[in-house]
Amino acid sequence: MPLYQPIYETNGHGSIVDPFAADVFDGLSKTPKSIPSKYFYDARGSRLFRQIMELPEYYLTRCELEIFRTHGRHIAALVSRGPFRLVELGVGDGLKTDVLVRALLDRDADFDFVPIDICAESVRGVTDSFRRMLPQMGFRIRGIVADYLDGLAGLDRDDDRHNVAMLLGSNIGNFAPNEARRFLRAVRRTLQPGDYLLIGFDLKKDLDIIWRAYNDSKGVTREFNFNLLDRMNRELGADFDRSEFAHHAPYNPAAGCMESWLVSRVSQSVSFGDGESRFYFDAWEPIAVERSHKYTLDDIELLAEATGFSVEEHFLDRRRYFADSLWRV
Ligand code: AVI
Repeated sequence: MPLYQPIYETNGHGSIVDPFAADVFDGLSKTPKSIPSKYFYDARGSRLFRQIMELPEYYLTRCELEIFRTHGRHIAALVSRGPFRLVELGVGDGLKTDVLVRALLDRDADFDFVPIDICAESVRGVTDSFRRMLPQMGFRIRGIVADYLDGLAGLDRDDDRHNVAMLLGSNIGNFAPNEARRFLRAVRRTLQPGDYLLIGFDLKKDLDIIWRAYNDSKGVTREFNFNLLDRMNRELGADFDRSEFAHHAPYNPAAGCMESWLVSRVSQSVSFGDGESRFYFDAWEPIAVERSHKYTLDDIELLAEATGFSVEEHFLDRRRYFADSLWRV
């Protein structure tokens, strides 16, 4: 049984002020302890993730870019029947979108681009860089700062444009399988028959190749994980000592995913704020911080069917490490 009594900060009406604090306190109260991976992405975490995408071991980003360079024109031709809205859920590095946007412009496609992200700086960054790179753009950009589903629900529907939504970079892999189904059904409900979803999946493959992508030789992924401890110290006044934690990232073949754990090397207590909330760790007790699920093409087809989509076509890189799958409502 846990021995702590967390005290939540409230706004005077009894409701919790900071969702990060609420999720951390909730997650550290569970067995095993866990913290949602979305909290990796503060400004420093987002910078570290951009470094991860450039690591030689992290093949995912380069494979997806190869797919867009090889198949971008074909994808552009498939989705651009009449005027449409290109809606990107989560604004990644913009590189793949840039390839697709250029292919669409080459075809004189009539489209608007709507990047949606919870992070205002990311939306601004992508919008500005598109404006700089493509100054004579023949398309409009309207960024939305919101989570994916709220952003989709808020799309302007007073026109005859269809929607082409994109969820790239294996972001779906960070959802547990039941959450992925729930999320994709909710996405489906915001779309109309004939709309598309282009979705990126990291494929199951040689386990060493996957393992190395999350255990890189420069230790950037380890730093990305430890930044979560630093973030709790910075933002929640916690006193985590990173030297007393280890980063452990094994592949779980039964669940088909990489797992990331921060493991307490010693028995210790960590306090938040002025010591109002305290959490106890046994020696070698872990905190689950991320799961990155890998798929087969069969898994992808079952997921599409279970969530109200039909698969139009899978696009793979040369080594068959990654797939972008085009689904239709
Ligand atoms: C954002 N997401 C798809 C990455 C992944 O591969 O799960 C996050 C990441 N975690 C460690 N390395 C990269």
